Amino acid sequence: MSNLKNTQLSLESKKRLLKEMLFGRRFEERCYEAYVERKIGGFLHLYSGEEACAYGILDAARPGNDYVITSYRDHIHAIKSGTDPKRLMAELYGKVTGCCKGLGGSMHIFDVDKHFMGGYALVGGPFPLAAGIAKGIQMKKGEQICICFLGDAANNQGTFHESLNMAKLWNLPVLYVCENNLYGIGTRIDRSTAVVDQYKRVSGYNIPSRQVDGQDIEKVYAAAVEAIDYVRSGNGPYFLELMTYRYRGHSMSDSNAYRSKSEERIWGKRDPIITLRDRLIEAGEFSQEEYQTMDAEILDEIESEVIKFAEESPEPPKEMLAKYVLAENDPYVTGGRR
Ligand SMILES: Cc1ncc(C[n+]2csc(CCOP(=O)(O)OP(=O)(O)O)c2C)c(N)n1
Ligand SMILES: [Mg+2]
Repeated sequence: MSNLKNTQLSLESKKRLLKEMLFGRRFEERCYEAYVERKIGGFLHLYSGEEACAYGILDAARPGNDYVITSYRDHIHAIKSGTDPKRLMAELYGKVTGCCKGLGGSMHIFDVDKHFMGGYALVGGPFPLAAGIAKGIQMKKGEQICICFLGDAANNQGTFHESLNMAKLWNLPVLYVCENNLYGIGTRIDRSTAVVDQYKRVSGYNIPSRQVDGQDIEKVYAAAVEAIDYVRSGNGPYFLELMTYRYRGHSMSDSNAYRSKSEERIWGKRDPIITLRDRLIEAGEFSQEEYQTMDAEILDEIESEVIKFAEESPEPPKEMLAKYVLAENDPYVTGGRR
């Protein structure tokens, strides 16, 4: 039965989401600095510019109850699912207090208590995992849905087509969200993909789909409310394509030399945080001073709580190194038996 929520965000929710998106942006900017300082190692893929996608979709869902899965660009999805930013930063620092005990790192964030199912380095890997999670929900007659976020380039993997076919065949409760930032590393989508409009590709599987402006959180939220209602009501899968842009390179090792300055300028003007802020200011509901205070509070929280926690946490002990290599040591596999 449909329980459609209001597709319009209240003023209070807009202000809250502005704060959440700004927190996500500042959190990742601090990750950038910590990486340059060599406090964070391994790979680091930032979501800067794409915040309206994860925050808009998950605000319409039931974070912590619905299941969420994504790729290596995963920090913000984890935070919005309920992962404590302190434990997330500690994970990036490789500390034992991290949400994966410091053994996973940026590409492998996982928080089973919050139903955040990763964090995967394999492009296209989460498509079938999401279908499997959704099959599990269906078999248990659960009210949750699974939300699978993936990039535009992932759709050229075989797993995309295999998973969509099974998802529709079994009418699984899964929402696929394509974060179309126009690039797969340094390759622009029209150089790798025959059909650039990703929402059109799923019509071959008879899955309803829609393309939405991913820089406007109000539009993302409205589309998400309808899509989630469709999936939760037992109608089967749905596919949303969010048009977005990442403001930094693909990862920290990317010099970002393949995009023109004019393209970057155009998308820079469509910053999801600035767009929402200015809309609120123009409506007389918010002021530049309030924004500056909000920003200062966020920066202070990140420094005095998040970074402090990560810095002061201990490294994992050496004995832990091999502990989680074999499934037989994993309590989730053994049901608590060691
Ligand atoms: C199976 C597999 N093939 C190739 C790679 C290398 N790789 C890492 S990211 C990436 C591009 C993915 O782009 P997209 O899906 O658009 O996501 P975005 O990084 O833009 O968010 C590729 C090819 C990989 N990680 N896994
Ligand atoms: Mg991409």
